[in-house]
Amino acid sequence: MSDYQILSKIEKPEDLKGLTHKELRLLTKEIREYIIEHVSKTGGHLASNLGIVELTVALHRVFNSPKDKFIFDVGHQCYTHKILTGRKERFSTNRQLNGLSGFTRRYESEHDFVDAGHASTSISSALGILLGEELQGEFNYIIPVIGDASLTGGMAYEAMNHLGHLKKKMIVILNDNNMSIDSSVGAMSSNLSKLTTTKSYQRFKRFADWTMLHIPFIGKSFYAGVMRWKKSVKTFFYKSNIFTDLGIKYIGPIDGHNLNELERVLSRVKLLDEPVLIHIITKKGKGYEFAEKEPGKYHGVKPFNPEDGILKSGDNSVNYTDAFSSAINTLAERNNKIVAITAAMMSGTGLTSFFNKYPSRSFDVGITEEHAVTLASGFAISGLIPVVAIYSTFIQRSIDQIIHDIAIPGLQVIFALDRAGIVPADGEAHQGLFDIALLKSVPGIVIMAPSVKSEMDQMLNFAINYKGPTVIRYPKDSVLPERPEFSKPVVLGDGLLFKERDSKILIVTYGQMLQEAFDAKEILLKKDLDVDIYSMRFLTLYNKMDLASKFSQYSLIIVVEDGIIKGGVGEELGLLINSTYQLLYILGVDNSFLTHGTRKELKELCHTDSKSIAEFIIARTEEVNYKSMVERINAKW
Ligand SMILES: Cc1ncc(C[n+]2csc(CCOP(=O)(O)OP(=O)(O)O)c2C)c(N)n1
Repeated sequence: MSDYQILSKIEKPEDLKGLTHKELRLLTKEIREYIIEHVSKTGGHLASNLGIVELTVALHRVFNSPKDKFIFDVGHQCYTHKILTGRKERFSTNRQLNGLSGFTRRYESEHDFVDAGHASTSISSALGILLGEELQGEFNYIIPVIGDASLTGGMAYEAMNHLGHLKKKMIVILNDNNMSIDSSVGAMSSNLSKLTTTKSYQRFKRFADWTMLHIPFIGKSFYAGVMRWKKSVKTFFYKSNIFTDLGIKYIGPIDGHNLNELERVLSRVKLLDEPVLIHIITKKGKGYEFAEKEPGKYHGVKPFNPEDGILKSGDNSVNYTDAFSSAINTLAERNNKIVAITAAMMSGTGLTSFFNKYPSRSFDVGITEEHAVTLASGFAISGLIPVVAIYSTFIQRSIDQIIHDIAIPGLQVIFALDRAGIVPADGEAHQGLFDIALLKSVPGIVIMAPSVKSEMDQMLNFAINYKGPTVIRYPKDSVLPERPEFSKPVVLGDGLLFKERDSKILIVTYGQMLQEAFDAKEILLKKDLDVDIYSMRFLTLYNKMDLASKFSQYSLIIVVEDGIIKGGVGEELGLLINSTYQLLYILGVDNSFLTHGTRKELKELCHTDSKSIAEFIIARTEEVNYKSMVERINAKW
């Protein structure tokens, strides 16, 4: 910390207030270096954070947090805010188990007001806080900070529509870097850039600049006066835009890396008594050449070498995203009815090569998961086969669209749910724990979980031939090594039994968790305990009687979930296995939200890792009533 001349002295936002311009310039440089130093070790969101340093400093200088409240949309760009609000020393623990969250978290600081993670919510939360405080006789500045891509989400418009109608005094900051994770998409994005590049304004600007430079002896104050006039002329050119049409005053565009300018504008806007949107232009990755050149690559990074920007190679094994990517490309070659839809997660969901190969069959709809799903229903009605690739956590947004627009009419839409189950590093808001519980109860939806690459191929092929809605859900993890059993054809409702000897204990699981079951078996074998293993493949029970009879020989059944226990596979199995001589236990995420950490650490926390599974089985077999059950079941056989 001693290397950071100014930053080392900043413990709280008030410490910023007495700094000189020179010190502030050095501070913003040091914050960037500090972020790069730490994110290069922990991984995390880099480019968005480098782009918002000046804005965050300006907000903390002009306003008084925590009385005034900054609501960072998504919250992935809150690193400077955390560093300036007493969390600098703990920044090295960012995204690690028991460390700082990579997003704003209410439990972490009085300066964080929302538990963020999903996009487009900031204006709604801010308006609620504003109205709530007002009803209680208070006024503080509530300032949502929303990115241009997050502004593609419908909720942002619902909130602005409400704000414009109420005419409340609120400052919305639009942080426009013209990037989502990949390129920003949609008409809104091109309209925003038009606000900065209207030809008539550019012509006027050139004329004004030329005039300024060619009038001799102009004094500084005269020049400043003309600059102010120029700004109001600019507003004149943009008299009407989507924000003003919604009843929100538009100010901008402002250079988001010019701290003086930002402070000047914020201090003035503070005095206005109406809703205002300040449009600031920033550069994603600002100050780190590699991130400036490739902001998409450096949006969310694993550890890297800060000198050359080269990302540290993790393990090179094939993961489920790669497996999905290869499966959809192969099938799309043979079947030109397949179209792919992403909601701003093209690279994350492994669709980049599909988009490159089949541009006319590829649709990035922006951060609009609800629209993505209903759009897919339209494709299905038209006779095409839409594949919607979405992270499990973000499908939560679209439950109504899935039920109303897809499941009720029974349309053939395929959901590829990436990041399902326990998700590393990003914490509560990004865990994929709820998709099974949310979707299993919807009539007619078939949910599958592949363990190996060949199963991914088979399941996608199954979905393409199945005339109804299907879900393939898989985690951020490596696919399992192939075994001969996996080549068994995927048939609706059938699972896979891994059995060597006659055991009275069965582990039931699915997807990647099968590896934990295989490893638990190895541990148990060393203790002379054998287990059979059943991979569900399909997460809704179809041939119930058949399954009940298959499982009837087991006295102890352990179901291992990659998700929340409530509403999961285990509970449905529990209703089936309710005879007096069989015990069924479920391991999984037990009625809680799950923090950040590696997938391995989080599995250990939930007791779904191989060692915990084995220990759990040993403990149960040592229980007296289990022994008597075994005796009873043996007597029955
Ligand atoms: C509902 C939802 N869908 C997808 C995401 C994944 N996501 C995280 S950040 C991001 C891009 C945000 O871009 P922008 O709002 O412009 O902010 P920037 O990172 O460019 O500063 C996306 C798509 C999300 N957080 N929430």
